[in-house]
Amino acid sequence: MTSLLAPRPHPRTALFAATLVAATLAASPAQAQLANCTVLAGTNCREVIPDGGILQGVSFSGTLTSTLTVPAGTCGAVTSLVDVNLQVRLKHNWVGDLRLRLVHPNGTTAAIALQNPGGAPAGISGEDLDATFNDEGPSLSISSTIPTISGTVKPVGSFSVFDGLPRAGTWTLEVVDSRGGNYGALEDWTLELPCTLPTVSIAATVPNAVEQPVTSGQFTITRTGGDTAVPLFVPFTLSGSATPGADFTSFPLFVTLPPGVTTATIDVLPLVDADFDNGENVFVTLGAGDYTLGNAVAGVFIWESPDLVGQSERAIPTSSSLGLALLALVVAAAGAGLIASRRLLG
Ligand SMILES: [Ca+2]
Ligand SMILES: [Ca+2]
Ligand SMILES: [Ca+2]
Ligand SMILES: [Ca+2]
Repeated sequence: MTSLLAPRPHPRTALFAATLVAATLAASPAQAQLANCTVLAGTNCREVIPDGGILQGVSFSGTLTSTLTVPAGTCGAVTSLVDVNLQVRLKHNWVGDLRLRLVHPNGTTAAIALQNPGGAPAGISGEDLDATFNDEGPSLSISSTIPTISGTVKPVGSFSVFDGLPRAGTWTLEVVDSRGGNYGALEDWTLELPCTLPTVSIAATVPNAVEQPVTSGQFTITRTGGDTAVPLFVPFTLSGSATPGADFTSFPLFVTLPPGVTTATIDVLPLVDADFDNGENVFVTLGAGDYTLGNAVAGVFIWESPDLVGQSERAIPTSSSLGLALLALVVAAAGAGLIASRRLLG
């Protein structure tokens, strides 16, 4: 992490620009790898982002604007936005130089997706970005690998400002490089504009996992209805008596359903430990997202062995419960003796 805050300038030289542009232009056509419900034709995709700098003591920024036209009628009778997510892929050897801003076709409604990550003045020195900005995504995290920003991330400014506005028209992405010396290119970008939102539910499709021999449990997350042509990010939280990384193998706290895919599974792989914690449990609770919540909670139970499946922990004798039972016996015996002696005395 801290290595990302290295002092400028970045070791990459002007040679980088030439090789980057050559590689960029030789690659497959823009957006060929991006699928969504509205296949958009953009301008200035695969284009160098002008570098910022200082001229006669005055700082200036370089700005690349790229547009995408969303045709009318792509969602039938639905003409208003119910959700906006932004996918961007760019090469840049100092991502901290960058600001990304998405502008609605009305020209006045806009939201900042990324604002000089790492803060002023130098920002983070990590390279490249391949991410989807989604209000429901996790806060921005920086990786020491390339791309330094990836996956689904929350934009700086909420994209909910677009909700209810017309879908169709020419959208603009502004890519601003505010500092001189490091530079890059916009590879491609697209918008996820679902026509309608689905319902998302979770179920424990294999509710019983076993520690020995190891048998996984399984959750299944399903979307029904809505626009399945767009990817769907579903975050969730964990609870229950089982500990991730100790009682079962940890997994990311989200799934992303690719376009056209309606289900995702999460395996609960038990880890063998010396504890007799039979019947420990893992509950998954779905978080809010670009959907209506159906069944939001499900649980998987982890058992010591197949023959113990379904037995509660209390039904199994343990050293501590055995000790308590003996103590109860002693107390009962002592009580009985007391009553007996009183009777004798009486
Ligand atoms: Ca969203
Ligand atoms: Ca720069
Ligand atoms: Ca355990
Ligand atoms: Ca165990």
